[in-house]
Amino acid sequence: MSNIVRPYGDTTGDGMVQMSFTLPVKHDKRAEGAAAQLASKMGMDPAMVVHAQQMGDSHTFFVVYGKVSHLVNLEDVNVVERDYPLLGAKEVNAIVKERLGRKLVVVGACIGTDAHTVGIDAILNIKGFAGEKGLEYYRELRVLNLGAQVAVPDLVNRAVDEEADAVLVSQVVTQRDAHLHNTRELSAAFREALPPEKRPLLIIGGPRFDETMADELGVDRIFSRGTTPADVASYITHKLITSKELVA
Ligand code: B12
Repeated sequence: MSNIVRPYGDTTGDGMVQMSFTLPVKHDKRAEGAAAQLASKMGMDPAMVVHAQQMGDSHTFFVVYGKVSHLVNLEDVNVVERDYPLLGAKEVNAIVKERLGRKLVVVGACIGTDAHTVGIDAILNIKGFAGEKGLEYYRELRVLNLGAQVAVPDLVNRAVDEEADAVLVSQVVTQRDAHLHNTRELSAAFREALPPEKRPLLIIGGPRFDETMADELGVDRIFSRGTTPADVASYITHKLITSKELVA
């Protein structure tokens, strides 16, 4: 099979794509023309406005459908793939109990002004996500979910007090790159507060993160859309225990 792929619309490889955006103009013929021209400048040819809806007094939302000539070589795609075994709760519990010899402490929060707690709750709450139980269900994990809008200094203090092994932070709002600024603030604060050997594993998650940016943001791992609790529990177990061959 070829490694070169093009978008699929009506027929294989026809290059048809759909995109949406908003322009700061009222909805009229000229606005639709502007949307088509923008799409055309982005390489869509032909570009058809298939939906336009005025939003408030002075903005219009567009959906444009059209053909692009670009293609992607799958060999040149750079993503973070799971590089650790996926474990069930029983396996994680057994490894933590036998090899760490104490409960593994996880502290979680949403930082900054972010009040979107559904993501961190999906990973931590016992009810879990996508048919999997959250980390609170894991008997050998001690989980503290600090909730929304936690200030970074408060999170650092709590993580130090609780002797956290892993700190899990969710950032959903990306306006003005808030998620990136907050993550950098977080990693800098932990670097300042603790020497490297005492620093907890820093795990960031949210739907609009680029998972390849972990090093750049100073964290250990980034998890994006569709992450499940087992992905995270398995990563923590691997990184803190099995890959280090800890002896109890
Ligand atoms: C529900 C919701 C709200 C609720 C939040 C309730 C709550 N308790 O969380 C309320 C109504 C409060 C809200 C408020 C706002 N919201 Co809102 N909200 C949403 C909405 C509809 C769904 C988010 C959600 O719950 N997703 C479900 C969870 C399960 O998915 P997830 O967060 O992606 O989490 C998964 C992964 O990302 C990952 N993950 C996430 N976090 C973590 C953390 C770790 C450690 C790990 C390992 C993994 C992980 O694992 C999870 C499971 O797979 C989104 C739009 C959307 N459809 O996504 C907008 C959205 C996020 N909101 C948005 C906005 C703008 C706001 C407001 C600013 C609106 C306003 N003007 O007031 C406020 C901000 C409030 C604040 N201070 O943060 C924008 C953000 C745009 C941007 N560029 O940042 C969105 C995208 C809507 C939009 N299209 O405009 N919102």
